[in-house]
Amino acid sequence: MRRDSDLGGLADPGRFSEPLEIAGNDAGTLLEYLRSMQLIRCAEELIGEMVTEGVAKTPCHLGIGQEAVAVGVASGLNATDRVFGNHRSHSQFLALGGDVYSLIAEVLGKADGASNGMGGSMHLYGASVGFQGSVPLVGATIPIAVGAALAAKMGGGQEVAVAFFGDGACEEGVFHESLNLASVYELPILFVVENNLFSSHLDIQLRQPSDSVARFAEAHRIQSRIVDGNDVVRVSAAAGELISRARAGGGPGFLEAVTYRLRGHVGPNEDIDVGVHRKMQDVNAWKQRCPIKRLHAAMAGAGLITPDEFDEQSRGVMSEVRSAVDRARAAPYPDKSTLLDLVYSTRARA
Ligand SMILES: Cc1ncc(C[n+]2csc(CCOP(=O)(O)OP(=O)(O)O)c2C)c(N)n1
Ligand SMILES: [Mg+2]
Repeated sequence: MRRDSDLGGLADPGRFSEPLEIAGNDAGTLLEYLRSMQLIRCAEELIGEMVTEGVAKTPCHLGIGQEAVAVGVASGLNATDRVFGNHRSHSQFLALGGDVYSLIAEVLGKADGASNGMGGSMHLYGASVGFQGSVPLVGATIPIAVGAALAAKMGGGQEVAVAFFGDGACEEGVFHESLNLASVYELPILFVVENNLFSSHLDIQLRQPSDSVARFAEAHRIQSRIVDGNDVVRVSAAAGELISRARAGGGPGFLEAVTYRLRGHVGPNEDIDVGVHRKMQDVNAWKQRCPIKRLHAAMAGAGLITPDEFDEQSRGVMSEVRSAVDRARAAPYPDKSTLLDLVYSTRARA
C-alpha cells in the first residue's frame, strides 16, 4: 500500500538533483563542507572495501549518501556540546572533527581506536570533539541525550545536546517519552532524525501512516523543520537556527533531514536489502541527488572551485584516509589482559 508523501517531494527519487542554491554563503565555509563530506565518503568507501576483504569484522552500517546531515548539523556545534549517535555514526564522528585514524583503528578493533578497540563501528566515542557516544540499540541514546541536556541546563552553561537517530527509532516508545520530557523541561537539545525512508529493508510507507516524522515534534509542541537532508546548506541553516534557539533557552528543536543511503542497511553492497520497496532504480536515481556532487556542481558553477583545485582536494583527502588505513592495519590489537578494564566505570567503583 503506497500513500501520498507528506514530505513535499523530498521522498521522490526523481527530484532535487540540481546544484545547491549557495548564493550568500561564505566560500571558505562551503569549501570546508565539501572537504568534510569528501573525507566521510572516502573513509566509508575504504571501510567498505575492508569489510569485503574480511579485515573489518565489526558490522559496518555505512552512511554513504547521507553525509550532508552530519556536516550541516556539526557546523552549528562546539566541542563542549554533547552529541550522541546510533549504529550509523561514522559521519557524525568525523563531521565533529573526530580523527579518521582513530575511527578506522576502532573499526579494525585496534588499541588506538576511538574506544580503545573495544567497541567497533557501532560504539564510537570522541569526547574531545563533543561526541559522547553511539550505541546500536535503536533509540537508546535519545534519552541519554535528553539527560545530557538536563545536566547542561542545571549546570547553567551554554551547551546543547544533540541526538542523531533514524526514522526507525521514532517507532520506539522511549523516543516519545524523551520528546515529552525535553519539551516539558524546555531542555537545550536538538533531535536530528536522518529520515532515509527505510528501517533496514522496510519502507516507511509500510510502517507508519505518514512518511514524515516531524509530526511527533508537533505533538509534543517542539519546533521542527523538515529539510532536504542532501543539501548541506539547508541542513546547516535549519540546524543552526534551532541550535541557537536552544542555546538561548528557547527549548528543544527537531530537525527532520530527508535523505537516502546508497548502500545496503549493513555492509558495502548496494543491493543487499533491495526488496519490499527498495529498488536499484531508486538507488540509482538517488545517486543523482548525491550531496557532494550537488555542492561541487554549485561551487564549480559559481567559480568557487576549479577542476584542478577539486582534483587536488580529492587527492589530499584520499591520501589522508589511505595513510590512516595503512597505519590502522599495522597497529596492534589491545592486550587480552585489558579486556575488562573499560567495562565498568572506575569512578563509580571508587
Ligand atoms: C531496539 C532494537 N531493535 C531492533 C534492532 C535491529 N536494528 C538495527 S538497525 C535497525 C533499523 C533502524 O532504522 P533507522 O532507525 O531508520 O536507522 P537507519 O538504519 O535507517 O539509519 C534495526 C531494526 C536494534 N538494533 N535495536
Ligand atoms: Mg532509516
